[in-house]
Amino acid sequence: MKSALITGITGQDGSHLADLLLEKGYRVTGVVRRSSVDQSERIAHLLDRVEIQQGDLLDESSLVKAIERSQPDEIYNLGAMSFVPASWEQPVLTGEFTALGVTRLLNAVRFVNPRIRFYQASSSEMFGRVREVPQREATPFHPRSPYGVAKAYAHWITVNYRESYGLHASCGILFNHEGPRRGREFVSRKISDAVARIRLGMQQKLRLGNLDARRDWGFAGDYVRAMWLMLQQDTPGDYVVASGTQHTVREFSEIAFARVGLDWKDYVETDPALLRPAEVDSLLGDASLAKERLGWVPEVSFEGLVHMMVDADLGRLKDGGNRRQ
Ligand code: NAP
Ligand code: F7E
Repeated sequence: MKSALITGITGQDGSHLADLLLEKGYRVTGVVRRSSVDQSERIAHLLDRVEIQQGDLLDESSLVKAIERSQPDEIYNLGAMSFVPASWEQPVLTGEFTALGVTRLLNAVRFVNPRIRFYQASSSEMFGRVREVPQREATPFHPRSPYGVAKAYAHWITVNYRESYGLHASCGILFNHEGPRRGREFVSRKISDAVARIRLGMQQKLRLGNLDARRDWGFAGDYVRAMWLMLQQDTPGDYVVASGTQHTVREFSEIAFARVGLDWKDYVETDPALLRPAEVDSLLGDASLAKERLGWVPEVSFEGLVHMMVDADLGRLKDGGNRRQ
């Protein structure tokens, strides 16, 4: 039986990845940081099938202990401060979690067992003000937020430890991926949740920032499959994971409202306070390498994703907020 350790298991991707690895027969351990409130909503359905180790990306000794105790074959580093606007409010802490945290974890891997295979959650935010369209593995980075800058450091330290110490370390450069488990502050879930609330008479309006921003959106359940595939290769590498299609925030809203028979123009208002100090205007990924080498193809379309999210939020709210996503 293979064994995997996941940081960020309580997050959107961590919960989907844990589902996938359990299905594949893995023994799964999650690193969870201490909190005075329960953070396990997304993994409540699998708590009896995963082991939990307390640990924090700020504390290298806790990472060493988690690895020593769980003896993983594979580590997936999904833990991070992942909300872009918050990275301007807390740039130093973002660097500690999202950038230096990766070095701490890579050190822990080196010292405990350098044969462990390692996955780093890199991000399309590293491309920022894009230098070419579509973006691929060789496209230069120009991050536009402290989050993007931290992810660029994390990406290169992972490449560096692979080249310096021969670690089997891979980076998935993932474009935006969403689903019913997405945090409510991200635009996709903010929209799907508001559409459901407006349909049910629980909310009047939806305030958004930049409606013209373009993103390459996919479904998180598809994207965690690519993470796993990267660690099954004989040779480590870096891969863009994207749908290859692009839509605006306006189009996302239009399809989401139409799903419940409403016109988005009657409900969406723009709020300048939600604009970012520096915006990533447009992202579009080229996942040819992942298709060719990993055999990875996404299954859920953009429209299918928007419908899935709206339907899930409607169902959850009709159930009094208790339905599992
Ligand atoms: P998410 O839902 O925000 O989850 C982040 C996870 O990181 C949570 O489990 C959180 O734990 C954990 N975490 C935060 N700080 C930590 C710390 N100091 N020590 C240990 N754990 C910590 O993010 P996601 O959408 O699943 O994304 C997963 C990873 O992929 C992140 O690294 C993100 O930056 C990256 N990424 C995401 C996307 C995307 O579109 N979703 C695209 C590219 C890359 P708590 O529950 O305790 O807060
Ligand atoms: O914004 C615009 C906003 O916060 C998408 C993270 O998972 O993906 C995510 O980062 C776009 C931006 O995601 C609102 O200005 C308009 O252009 O959903 P988001 P993100 O910043 O792209 C990358 C790949 C990651 O790695 C990150 O961890 O939507 N937008 N109005 C808005 N965004 C938000 N949040 N809220 C609005 O009201």
